[in-house]
Amino acid sequence: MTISVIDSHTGGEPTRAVIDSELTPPEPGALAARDFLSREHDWLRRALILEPRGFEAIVGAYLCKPTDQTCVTGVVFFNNVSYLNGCLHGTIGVVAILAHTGEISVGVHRIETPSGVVTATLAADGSVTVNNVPSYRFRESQEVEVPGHGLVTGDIAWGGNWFFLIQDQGPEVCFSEIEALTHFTSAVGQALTEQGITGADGELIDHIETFGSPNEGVDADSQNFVLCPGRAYDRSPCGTGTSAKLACLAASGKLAEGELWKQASIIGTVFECQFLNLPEEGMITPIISGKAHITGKSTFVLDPEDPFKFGISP
Ligand code: PYC
Repeated sequence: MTISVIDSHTGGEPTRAVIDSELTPPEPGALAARDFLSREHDWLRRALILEPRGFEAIVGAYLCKPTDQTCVTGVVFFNNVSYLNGCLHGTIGVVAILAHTGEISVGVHRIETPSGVVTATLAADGSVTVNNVPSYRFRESQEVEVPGHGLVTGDIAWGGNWFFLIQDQGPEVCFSEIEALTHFTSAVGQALTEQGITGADGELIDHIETFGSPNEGVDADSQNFVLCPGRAYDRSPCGTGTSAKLACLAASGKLAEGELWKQASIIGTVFECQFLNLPEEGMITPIISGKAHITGKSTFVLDPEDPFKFGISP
């Protein structure tokens, strides 16, 4: 069997989009495709993201037929351990890939994801602006006792995934502290789960973000470190994580509707952002801009004799 992909990166974070895989979900829709992959064909995720073909930071994007006919495509995002609800660096990557293959051109495109429809505007310079799903702060100043780190306080917010957002606690947010930041945020995530602290409806908080001042030479309002499920850190500022941040800034009155927010990632790449208020109290539409670059096109071979054809996993 062969699988064809196009790779890109958005602010350093890779996206691997499946363009031909011999798999067709029985029904249209991103949710149906996610069920189909996770229940019956999880081998595709493992084969593309795990070593020897992948590594932990790659987010996979399986393009599928949308249920909403106004959408140009549906997409299911997945990583080294599971499936994501939404992914904005990945959405920006998918738009760049569809532009590269000639399927779309400059303009506005709707994309169906398992967390809802997002609207992506492709500009002539290749930058992409995504209007994300409605986002909100669920809890302010939630305390969690983290073994080895003491009491940590953060906000819980939805930005297309569930996030715990920590400001100025733990290791300094800078590239040289990546190991320590990974240990810290991973310990926070574990403590949240063990102490039953969740998003709405008991949903797992599977992304942990810590924020600090921008490092020297980084032109931004804030710099973050985002730990994704699977223990990989986001090389980009994380679009869904930045959406959660905007929801918190909006809720606390620290950023006004339409005001620019520049969010830097741990490697210093920047998303330019703003938000629109929605009629429902506390709900916003985050608007996130970034750019993806195509890095490769591959046809992977799954040799039946290869003991690692579906990736290396325990
Ligand atoms: O950009 O939303 C994002 C994202 C989620 C996980 C990795 N990147």
